[in-house]
Amino acid sequence: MKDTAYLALGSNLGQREVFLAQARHEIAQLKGTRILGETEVEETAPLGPVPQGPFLNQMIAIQTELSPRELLGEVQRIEANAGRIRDKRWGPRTLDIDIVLFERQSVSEPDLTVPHPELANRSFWLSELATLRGASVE
Ligand code: PH2
Ligand code: MG
Ligand code: MG
Repeated sequence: MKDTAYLALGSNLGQREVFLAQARHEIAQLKGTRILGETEVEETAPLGPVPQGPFLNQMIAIQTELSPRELLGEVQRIEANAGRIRDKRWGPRTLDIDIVLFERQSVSEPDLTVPHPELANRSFWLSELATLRGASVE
């Protein structure tokens, strides 16, 4: 099923802009997938319990024929290509790609929840989403 999905990109280690650009490039190459829109890249203070450096964050909208599960596999591969080491939960990372939302599909499984459970708690995600959907942001 072709659907629109929203992906949150983040980096707070190393060449942050380069990791985001590489992620956009690789996402655009995925089977049956094209990028519909991108927000500006924003620097944000780290959220959560781990002291760490500031993030660059950005959200992109894609149209994709991949299922949420297939897309998760692909974004994890792209994270690994960026040298992502999965150690500390919420810790610093070269590249994080989170599936925030699919317009027409939801998933509730131990390792994949769509919409993303943090969506309501992240004001920058909400405003990026509104920007991509063309709504006005107050
Ligand atoms: N991601 C985290 C933890 N903290 N803080 C900001 N500002 N941006 C993030 O993307 C982020 C975070 C875990 O994924
Ligand atoms: Mg994340
Ligand atoms: Mg993640």
